Amino acid sequence: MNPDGRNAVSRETSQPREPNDDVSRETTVTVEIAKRVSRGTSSLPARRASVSRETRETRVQVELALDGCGDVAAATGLGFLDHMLTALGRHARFDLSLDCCGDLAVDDHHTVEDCALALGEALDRALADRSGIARFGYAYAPLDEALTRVVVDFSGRPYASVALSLVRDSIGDVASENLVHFFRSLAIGARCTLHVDLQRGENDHHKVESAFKALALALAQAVAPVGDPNTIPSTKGVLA
Ligand SMILES: [Mn+2]
Repeated sequence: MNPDGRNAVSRETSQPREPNDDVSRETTVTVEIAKRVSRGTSSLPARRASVSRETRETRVQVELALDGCGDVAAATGLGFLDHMLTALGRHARFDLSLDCCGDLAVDDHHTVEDCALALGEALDRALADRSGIARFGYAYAPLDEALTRVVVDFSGRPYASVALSLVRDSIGDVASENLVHFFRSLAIGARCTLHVDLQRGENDHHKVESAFKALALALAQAVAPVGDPNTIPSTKGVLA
């Protein structure tokens, strides 16, 4: 029984009524709520996607569910990338499984790039024609002294502007330039516009982690099914 239901019953307690009114009213309200809950969940399409991407450089397998619980299993061979993907899925409340076997004997570039492309493609596929989504999302996320703003638009137009002011050559086992490249590759795969701007920060690990957390929050907003499920949120009528 929700609070409205309880109030509806309690407001009428001074009115004369048959002894069984409370029971029948509560039963009716409960059934109505059950119908609403049932309609709400069953009307949502299954917003999930599987992507396999295989080249001579990498093999990537992604399973993504947008309406998840934040369960993430990331195994890319790069510890820092796994750490960032886990933060991304957890804070966006996506269920995400991402495995990659890449040519790390060369360096980390192909692995980072292809994981981002495959994850982006999974986002694109899970959103189908993008009808009913919020489309835009923006968020700030701090990590101690570091603060990053991310703005995303599932416009269909791949574009990324990334300003993180990283000073170290690498963070863990990932080159700093490839972390910047991750956001660009994600935008290409997801066909979205992405702006990632560090507001302030000193520690490079903190800067990047705050960026991934802000990305997670912005993505969660942008993919939220807030609109008419039959309407594509574009004046053009298409987000292609
Ligand atoms: Mn960390």
